[in-house]
Amino acid sequence: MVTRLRIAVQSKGRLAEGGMDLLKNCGLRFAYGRDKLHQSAENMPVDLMLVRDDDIPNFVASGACDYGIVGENVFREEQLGSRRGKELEIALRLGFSKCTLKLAAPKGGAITSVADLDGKAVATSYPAITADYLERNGVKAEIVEMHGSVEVAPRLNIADAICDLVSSGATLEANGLAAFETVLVSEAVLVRRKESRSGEADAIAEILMRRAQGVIASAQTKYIMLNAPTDRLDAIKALLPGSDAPTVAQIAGRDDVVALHAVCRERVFWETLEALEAEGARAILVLPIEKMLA
Ligand code: PRT
Ligand code: ZN
Repeated sequence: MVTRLRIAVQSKGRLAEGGMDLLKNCGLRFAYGRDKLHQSAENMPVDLMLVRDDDIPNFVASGACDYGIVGENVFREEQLGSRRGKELEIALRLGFSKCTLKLAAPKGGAITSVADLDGKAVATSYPAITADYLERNGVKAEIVEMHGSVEVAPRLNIADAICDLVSSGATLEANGLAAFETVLVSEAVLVRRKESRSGEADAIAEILMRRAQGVIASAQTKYIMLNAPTDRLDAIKALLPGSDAPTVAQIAGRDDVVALHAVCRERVFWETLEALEAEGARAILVLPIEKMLA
């Protein structure tokens, strides 16, 4: 029987779309699923199991799946808080669903630093990460475990502070809370067991991971083309974000201007384009890169 790589993916939620998009961009094609739990790729030996994100570490640790896509926050919590979690490792960072786990307390209140939490209560859905962080900072606080709406805890006197995921910061703001410490910077990660893996499943995963690296790199990479006055070339090159060796080409009939092409491995902001323009760059084009094998 042909070995099929089994990957656990969140069925719905913040990781679901990013995970499926990444797998599709790696060339996997899915028809309709057999049922709500399974999807099989038509063109590669890969099966997905669609589950809740909190169950993904267990699916992988138990061997029900070979790999899983999960938030680093969930992975770390399992790693610190459960025996099974310790059997897992990160195979690849996936660059989406970025967020931070932060300590926050009522704005204008007495708590503005980790030290202020001594003897206080902290509400969180991440008790193991929070306890570990407080311990490493020599702070003794009570941890109140909650499984949702953590941000209401201070207002309802359930806790003095919270440790919760933040992305835009709007939830903290709406609840009168201010973040004062970053406990973890998180993104979606591909996890697997450290030991007792199948060589055949790993070989399929290696192909996908190499493609995924290309997909992730090209999403963060842009191709910039512009015309630069010859005497401003060095200043313009210095402004290009994350580009090591731009191509400089002659423009027929002109010796005062050259064409410059560069692959930029960082986000290109409007401010950068405006700065380039101010240095004399003209005809500036920023193009997406569809595929890349570095
Ligand atoms: O049903 P299931 O258990 O599978 O899903 P879930 O509800 O547990 O998870 P889901 O889909 O909400 O999040 C999945 C993963 O997405 C998390 O584990 C994180 O790795 C990542 N992620 C990225 C986030 C956020 N951004 C995020 N903003 N997870 C949660 N939030 C919540 C946060 O808890 C808070 O309530 O959004 C609120 C804050 O958002 P802002 O934008 O107001 O700061
Ligand atoms: Zn969940």
